[in-house]
Amino acid sequence: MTEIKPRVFSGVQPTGNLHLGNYLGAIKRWVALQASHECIYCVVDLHAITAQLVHDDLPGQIREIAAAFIAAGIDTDRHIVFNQSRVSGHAELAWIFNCVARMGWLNRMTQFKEKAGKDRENASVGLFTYPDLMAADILLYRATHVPVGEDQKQHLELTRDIAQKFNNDFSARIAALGLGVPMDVGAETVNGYFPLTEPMIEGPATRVMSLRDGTKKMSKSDPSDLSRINLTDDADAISRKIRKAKTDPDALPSETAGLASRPEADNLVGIYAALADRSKADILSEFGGQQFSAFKPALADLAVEKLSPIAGEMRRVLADPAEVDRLLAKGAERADAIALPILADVKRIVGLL
Ligand code: AQP
Repeated sequence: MTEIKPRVFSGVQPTGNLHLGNYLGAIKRWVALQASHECIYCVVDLHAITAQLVHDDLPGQIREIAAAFIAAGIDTDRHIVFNQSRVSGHAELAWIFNCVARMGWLNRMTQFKEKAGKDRENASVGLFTYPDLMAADILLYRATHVPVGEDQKQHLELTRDIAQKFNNDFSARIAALGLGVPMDVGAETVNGYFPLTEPMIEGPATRVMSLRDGTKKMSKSDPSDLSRINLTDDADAISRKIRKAKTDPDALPSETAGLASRPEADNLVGIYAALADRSKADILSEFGGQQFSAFKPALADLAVEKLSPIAGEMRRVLADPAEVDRLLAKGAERADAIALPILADVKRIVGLL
């Protein structure tokens, strides 16, 4: 029997324009988890080629995301930072999971529908099977916790479905090989190989919305740069974007209930709360009754105070691209050392070894 250690895994695609949503929904929370967990943070470059195969400068984009992790406070000595394509186990396990997951499960994935749009027949097969690769990213390390934004909730449910089907379908072999781990599933305890990973979707900014439209997610691919705050924006750009952010004409409410059906107000208050490590209720107790003309400058000051040092540190890290490559290679070696025995177990369980 092999023990499953608590372990955090999460990733970001190197698709440019890392924004405040990626930071508050994921990276800022990764930094906090380092104190309590063993963490593996990945630049998921294989995912980056699912929506668009040819990129102008993929190596540069990979380094930029790695630099953002480091600049935000990820400690590459104590934890693992690497890019996905350097560890071949991700692609190998994804293939096995392509054979575990069912077409019906993937057909229900809303992100594929959104990203493929009307031209579904022309979307890459990789975009369709993206959630299987994401399950492989996580389960290649038997990760128990995955901090992500709200948009990844459905993919994490699929990861649990894949783990559960694998555990059920192969339960006899897992037991015969002595690889089973007792797991509580509802009222029962079963023997499984993969953990049922816990999503960590927490805090006031799990879904940061566009600054131009409070009903749309802040996104790298939004054609309007005014819709997002990029982590590389300077103080002027941050202040200008917050000043121009869409709002309604009313004053801020004093309680969170007053944010219902006011998506833009809710978004800006959530951003303030997440940046300040406070709750939305706490922010409203301070700003309730005030107009956006007073709240926006306070938010802009806070955003500049928190984000400018990260942008500066990113520039410093990126000034030495060879060092970033060295850190990624070192991280990949450490990731591979964890992944190899797990992949070998999986191959034995499936009967490939
Ligand atoms: N708006 C958001 N609010 C909170 N969290 C977010 N995340 C992304 N957007 C928001 C979280 O950031 C992590 C990395 O995301 P990703 O880059 O791997 O993929 P994505 O979700 O596809 O990011 P984008 O910006 O929306 O890119 P495009 O425009 O290409 O689709 C994840 O944890 C994600 O939840």
